[in-house]
Amino acid sequence: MTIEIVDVNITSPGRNFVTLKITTSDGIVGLGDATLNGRELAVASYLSDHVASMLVGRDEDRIEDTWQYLYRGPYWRRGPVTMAAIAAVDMALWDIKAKKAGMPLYQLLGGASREGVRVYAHASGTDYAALKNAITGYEELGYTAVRVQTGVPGLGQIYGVSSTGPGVRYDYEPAKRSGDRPSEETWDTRNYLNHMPGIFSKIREDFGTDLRILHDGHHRMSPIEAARFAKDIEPYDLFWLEDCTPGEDQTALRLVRQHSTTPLAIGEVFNSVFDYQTLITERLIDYVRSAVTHTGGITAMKKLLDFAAIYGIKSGIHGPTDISPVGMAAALHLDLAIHNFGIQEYMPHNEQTLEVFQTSFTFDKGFLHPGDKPGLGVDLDEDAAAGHEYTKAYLPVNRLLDGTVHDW
Ligand code: GCO
Ligand code: MG
Repeated sequence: MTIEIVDVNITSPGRNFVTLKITTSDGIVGLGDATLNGRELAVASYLSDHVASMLVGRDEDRIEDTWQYLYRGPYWRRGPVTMAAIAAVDMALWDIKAKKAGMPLYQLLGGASREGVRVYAHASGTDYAALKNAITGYEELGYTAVRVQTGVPGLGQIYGVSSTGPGVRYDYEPAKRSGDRPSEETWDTRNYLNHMPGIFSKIREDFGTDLRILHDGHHRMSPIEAARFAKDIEPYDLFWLEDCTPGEDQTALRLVRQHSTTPLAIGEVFNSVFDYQTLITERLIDYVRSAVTHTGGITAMKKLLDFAAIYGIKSGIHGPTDISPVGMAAALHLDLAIHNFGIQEYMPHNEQTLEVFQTSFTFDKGFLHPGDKPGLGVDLDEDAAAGHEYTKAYLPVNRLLDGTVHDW
């Protein structure tokens, strides 16, 4: 059989998603997530203007060959747009292959290595009282791990903090539908470094030692600031400190490692195994944060995580709401199958999104399972999708208090 139709679906049920739909000559449909937050149309164009015609007529079973054809073929390599496009093709082909086999994808990846996938929730609050309320709510829902982000005195709206006030449901969407320009936020690393250790101390006092606590630095510290911070927060035993320094500077983490045993996670902005070469071989990280959607799909992620496994490094696959339910399903199948699973990020999608994408994954007491439908287990309702027109959205730009542009 061969690939017959390649469609790119763009929908916006509260936020934008780009989905690749591949149909084979015998009518089997595979879906792939191609969503790149704030730059959605670039990936959609890459797929429909450059990739779709290359796929028609190819054997849908040749997944590795197609991956290499799309990666090496165009000469220009890597980058988030290219790799999200390749990821979408790769996911769709695995979806098709698993449907043909009549198995959930995780069976083709070696079968389940565990009963369920431990997930972490996003707890946030503008102050500690609101954050505490959110953590309590997630514990009541059965979560055993939470990422905690909170407001910093002297700063307004900052990354990761829901501005709608305390609540269990994390409704923070960083990409704003703000017209033709991004919104702007402010930042001050000194205020942050002075404030955060006290927050972790209160969390440990109020919630005890069992709770897994995660935190995202979102690329904002210099190497020496990150080293000091990681050292200061050691007594609070974080599960991980994420993106403490800008991701592209791999050797920055040498300095952090020299000073601290706080576990480190990085990689959500990476798009290939080469971004991790130094980090993995020098054991500078503990968790790989790549998204299946942004790192070339299941084929590439499996290789990356196997490489990490040799160095005792585990997975922590990226899973905010800008990863569509298709990308999330792909992550869950991998999580269930690989041996070096660490944890999975989980930010539930809103109801409109789950009407457009019908998923088979289930949540029980802090664990997700991808379900046992053949393939990825996600269907796209194209009529529902058509009811949500694409709306331009940008991630915010960050500035220091004196106006200097800083990492967001
Ligand atoms: C995370 C991430 C996200 C990103 C978002 C950008 O750890 O989940 O940092 O919140 O900011 O994916 O599009
Ligand atoms: Mg992050």
